[in-house]
Amino acid sequence: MIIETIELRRVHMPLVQPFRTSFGTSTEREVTVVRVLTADAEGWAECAADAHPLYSSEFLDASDLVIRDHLVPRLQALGDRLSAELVVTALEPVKGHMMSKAVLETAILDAQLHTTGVSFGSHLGAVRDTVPAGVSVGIMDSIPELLDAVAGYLAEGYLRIKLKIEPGWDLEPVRAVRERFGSDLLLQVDANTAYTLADARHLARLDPFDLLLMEQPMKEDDMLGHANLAKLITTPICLDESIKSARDAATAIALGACSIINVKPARVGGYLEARRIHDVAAAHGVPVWCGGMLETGIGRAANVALAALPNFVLPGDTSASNRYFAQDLTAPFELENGHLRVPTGPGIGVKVLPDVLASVTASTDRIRF
Ligand code: OSB
Ligand code: MG
Repeated sequence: MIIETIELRRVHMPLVQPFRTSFGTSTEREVTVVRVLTADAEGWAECAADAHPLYSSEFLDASDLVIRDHLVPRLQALGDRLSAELVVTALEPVKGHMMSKAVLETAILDAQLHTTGVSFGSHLGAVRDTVPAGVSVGIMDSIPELLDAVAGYLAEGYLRIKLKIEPGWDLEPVRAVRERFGSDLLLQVDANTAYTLADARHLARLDPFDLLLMEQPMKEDDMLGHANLAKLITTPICLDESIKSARDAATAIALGACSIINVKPARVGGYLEARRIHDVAAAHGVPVWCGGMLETGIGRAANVALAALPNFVLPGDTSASNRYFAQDLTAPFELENGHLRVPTGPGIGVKVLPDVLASVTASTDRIRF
């Protein structure tokens, strides 16, 4: 495949309400949208890095620079041998920067699949037409505010609720949501690394609430700590930040650091590595689900395709567009009985709305290939 141009667009997407986690509060999603142009196709993807390095060490300004100065030259060196399958190997010498690598692989894969008319779902091995949708609910100022938010999401049809937690906002919100919505509600929590092993007895107090899982309670490099915590609580541990590759997944499973994995393609360098994690987990009988990074319709389309693979057995953070944005960059993803439909068109299967994109674009950088 011969690329002519790669465009990097910095886009500002206002969120419909602030999203608070243990690491910060966002009122907008700032994102780099990447467009790859070949002679006969174009490919789109978005970089999941945030404006600030708080979820991971990656952040948007650094990502743009790494893409331009360190990653694109290595792809250019491949000449006409370039294909999505070779991106990981070509970029291997550059340490880390998984989100920057992921956006390039994804845009190139999208262009490639457009050329052959194959959808992301078919290419990755999707076995479902629709995927069950969960929703990630941020930390709120009060319990009544949280209960109103959860009630609203359940009325819309969401099939699973994830509560963001941190020290001081954990037992009370979980108890309140269980009491109000009952024991049948699929409920889980995400701490984004806010606890330590010294909190084990406190976290064990969540055990009676029959949570589906507790996501990333401790630091991302603390595999052993998670393995120890798993022996002290009955809630299954799910890892997010800790899993950056299929090798990490194998290590975490072998150590007993998690019994469920949140798969985010951006965090692991792309959809091909994400599928390897799916496969490693499936081989060990470990269920996975598809996480999210407040994606626009561009990233969401590919995530929904991934979530249709067989071992994605828990509802993902694959919510409808209106959970995040008043106006998405594509036709909105909407809930149908609590599910999102897997796009079937070529590539990611959704079209970017040019006028909307132009209206939220702050700057555009064109790299001649
Ligand atoms: O930890 O899963 C996370 C959003 C941004 C960064 C990290 C996380 C999240 C979410 C929301 O929980 C996922 C989504 O709805 O896209
Ligand atoms: Mg998480």
